Amino acid sequence: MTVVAQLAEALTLGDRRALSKAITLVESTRAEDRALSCELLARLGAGSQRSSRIGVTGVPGAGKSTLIDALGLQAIAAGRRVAVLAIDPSSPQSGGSVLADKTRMTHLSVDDRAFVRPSPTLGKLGGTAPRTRELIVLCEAAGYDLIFVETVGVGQSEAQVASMVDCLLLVLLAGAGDELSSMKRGLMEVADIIAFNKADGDRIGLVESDAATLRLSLDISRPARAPAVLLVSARNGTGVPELWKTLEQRDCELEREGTRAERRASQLRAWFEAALDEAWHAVFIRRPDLMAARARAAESVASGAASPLAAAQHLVAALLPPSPANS
Ligand SMILES: Nc1nc2c(ncn2[C@@H]2O[C@H](COP(=O)(O)OP(=O)(O)OP(=O)(O)O)[C@@H](O)[C@H]2O)c(=O)[nH]1
Ligand SMILES: [Mg+2]
Repeated sequence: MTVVAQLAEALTLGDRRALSKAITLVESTRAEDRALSCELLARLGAGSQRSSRIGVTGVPGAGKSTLIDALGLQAIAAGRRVAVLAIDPSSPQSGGSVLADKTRMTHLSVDDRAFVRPSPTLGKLGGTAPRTRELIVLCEAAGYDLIFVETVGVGQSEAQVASMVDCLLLVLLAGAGDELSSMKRGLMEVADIIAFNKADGDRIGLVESDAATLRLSLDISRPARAPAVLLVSARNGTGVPELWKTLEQRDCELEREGTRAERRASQLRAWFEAALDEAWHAVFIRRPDLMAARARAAESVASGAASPLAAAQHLVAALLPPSPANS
């Protein structure tokens, strides 16, 4: 049996060390590891159709990790096996350190029915695409049937997470009016469930009024299917069972309406597009002559000698064999 076959077998038996090893392999940027991880993923398939993939997004410090910990406990009590992954490695605030994740997920990180993959620290990935999709497949192959994907809701990452999950939970804080309005409209459009966190102490009144305002505006902007807006305190657990129930209901709806299969198909499409971009990028990285041609093209664009579009097309045309139609 090859090393990869052994790893795949141990992983599908639920061996946590094999899962960690597989994750390290998949995250490695070395070319030989990439080949092995391709082989591993080919053996494991595209993940489980019976799992639930839930994205959790929101501004840094909204309480996403604390909330995942609380929801994860509910899920475990309901017989689920929970894995937690993170995209966008490091929020500038916390540095996204391993320590921060472990201390915010105090329950899940010590429970053997859960698997918490701490976020890599800033820069570790060296600018490569995050491997979250691959990691989801690995976790599902290892028997985890509820995958939380945490991402900081600033910039690109929430669009990325939306293309990887079946359901997107947006975690908001009250009193962040400006933040909310500046938050991309798109995010409000794609959120399936919205939770106002930190509804505790003397903040409750503020949270209630912000939630009411948001419900009204969602009834207008998304009349057909306004997402549920719930109040929770991840810290003391208030509202968490209700939120878990809402997530479960949403999951049942996906199944009933056949939407999960559709979502999975579009997740695979997005994965393919990302893989194609990466493969294309790798063509350049492997060929110093192409990198040099690319650098020259960039210079001629910068100096105004060539237009960006023409230079890009010229470079790509030089790579491809002439098309039979034109020859
Ligand atoms: N009062 C109160 N504080 C909370 C609650 N949930 C989280 N916190 C606190 O808010 C801070 C941030 O919590 P995290 O769970 O790390 O937030 P996060 O959104 O995962 O943060 P990043 O991953 O850094 O973006 C921590 O100090 C938590 O203890 C809550 O329900 N109420
Ligand atoms: Mg966090």
